[in-house]
Amino acid sequence: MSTLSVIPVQQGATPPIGSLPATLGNIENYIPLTTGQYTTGSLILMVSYGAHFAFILYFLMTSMQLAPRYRIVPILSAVVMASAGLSLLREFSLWQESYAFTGAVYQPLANGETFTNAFRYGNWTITVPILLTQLPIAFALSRPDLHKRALRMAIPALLMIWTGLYGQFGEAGDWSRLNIWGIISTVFFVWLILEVRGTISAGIASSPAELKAWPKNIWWFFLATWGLYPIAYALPQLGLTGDVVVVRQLLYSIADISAKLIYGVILSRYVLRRSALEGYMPAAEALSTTPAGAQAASIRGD
Ligand code: RET
Repeated sequence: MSTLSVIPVQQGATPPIGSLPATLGNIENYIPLTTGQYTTGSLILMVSYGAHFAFILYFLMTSMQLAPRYRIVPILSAVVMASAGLSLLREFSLWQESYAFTGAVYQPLANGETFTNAFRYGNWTITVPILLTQLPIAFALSRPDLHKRALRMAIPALLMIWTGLYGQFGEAGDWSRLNIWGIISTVFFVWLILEVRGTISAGIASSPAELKAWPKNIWWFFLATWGLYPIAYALPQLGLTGDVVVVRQLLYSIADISAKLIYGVILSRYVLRRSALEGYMPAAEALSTTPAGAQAASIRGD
């Protein structure tokens, strides 16, 4: 049993922020949860890692329908799914290890274990550069341009993640650390957005006329989904309650499933269409909705 003090249960009450020992990292370690909140948190994390693991199969199988130059796009999505799935599985088991049921509530620190969201940030170090590199590959940019853009996106992305990782340890206790490092991280995010915009513009230019709407839509999708992460980062300032704890896990999960899984599906469908338009018959067959169309594609012998 830990000797660290935990806030007494008082549903809806916000503990005074200055009174917290700023040593426990994330707010999860200060707030007892009702059975409903605890189970919802478990469920959100479980659905997230389950979805990521399941889509490894989807991405590996769809890669077979693509022209060879695009196959790496869903394969990279499968790598992201495996990496994020493992990280989310760890968050899930940590969630279960951190709380103990006391007969009335789920008490944090009860097993001498602290919960942390910091593992997520560690995982982004791997997944984010991969997600960004998928863009210039899907847009079939020339190899030197691809390498240059991947690097120019990865640098602000990593600086954004690591400054955010440092800042998020300040969410319990004094919020100046959370906010100062949050702002520094946001500066890198703005730099990253500009680099991504450059890659999207190159993608619009390189896309066949039929597909020019795709990079434009991917741009808005990118802004909407990546924009959820800073909201989750800042959320503890709304109040130290069980609801905030659960809503934050929900926000992270919506962001994760959108920015990695749905994003990967969109990119795979884009490169499938591109493969077909570039004359790769298995892709044309996969897209064909009529038996005759599929047959015509087969007759071509691919
Ligand atoms: C932080 C800190 C606060 C300010 C900003 C942040 C942005 C984080 C983002 C994360 C994206 C993560 C993805 C992960 C996929 O595996 C670091 C929360 C701006 C945009 C896409």
